[in-house]
Amino acid sequence: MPSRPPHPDTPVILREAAGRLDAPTRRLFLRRAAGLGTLTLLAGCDVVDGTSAERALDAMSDFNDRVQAWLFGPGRLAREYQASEITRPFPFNAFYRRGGSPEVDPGGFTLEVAGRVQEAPPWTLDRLRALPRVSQITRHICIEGWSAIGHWEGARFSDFLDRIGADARARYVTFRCADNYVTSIDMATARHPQTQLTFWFDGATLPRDYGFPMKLRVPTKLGFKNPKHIVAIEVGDEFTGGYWETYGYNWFSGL
Ligand SMILES: Nc1nc2c(c(=O)[nH]1)N[C@H]1C(S)=C(S)[C@@H](COP(=O)(O)O)O[C@H]1N2
Ligand SMILES: [Mo]
Repeated sequence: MPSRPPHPDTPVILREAAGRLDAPTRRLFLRRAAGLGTLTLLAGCDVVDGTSAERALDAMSDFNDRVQAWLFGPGRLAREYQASEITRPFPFNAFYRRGGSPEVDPGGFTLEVAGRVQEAPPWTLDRLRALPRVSQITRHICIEGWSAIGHWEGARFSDFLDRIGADARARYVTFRCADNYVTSIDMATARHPQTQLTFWFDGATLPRDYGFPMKLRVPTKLGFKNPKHIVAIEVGDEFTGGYWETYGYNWFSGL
């Protein structure tokens, strides 16, 4: 990748930190910071064009996961929007075409919970939907260069982790989906106040195409870190990666 100048949105704190590094390290640092600055911009702005998203993702692809996690801790919030700003129709995306979404039978459904968790009751959909309900209108940003504002409702994921007695010191939470999609997130993101286990979309039951019976809404991450059709949740220390991560997308991909 050719070296590029720092993006104008590179936060001041990063420019200052860069001043203390030797030249080659500084170039690398600023190139990574460029991706970070642009993603910060993407998460907070109204218009996202494909070019800037692409530039951000390109620059971010080799971003050091730990540096990012350190700079932007769980306190950082994604911007929330007004109901009038919701995108309709909301775009569909998956690693297959529309019509290919899995059909999950809600009747006998129980969510599988595994790893560093205590014994939990069987998590039927009724039991999951009875968890304290939260709501968010946030922007979903896809790695392919589009974004859309949606309304998601469900349980705060940290509440769910508490109910299942998940070890908060474990490093990762992994999501396995009915279409065999997989992704995983760090524990700080899992416990972030805006990370939501979602059962309702735009005021109705989460439709099949948008992730029935449940998805994880993570507004501080790119779209591919928001698994739909979740059937199993695993808590552990072993890095599990994910579907797009296997094809080279940056595992952290967010704030
Ligand atoms: N199970 C599953 N989850 C998934 C995907 C998928 O193919 N399967 N695609 C991801 C990607 S790349 C995006 S952009 C969003 C799209 O969600 P939407 O259809 O609600 O817009 O889902 C994410 N979660
Ligand atoms: Mo995506």
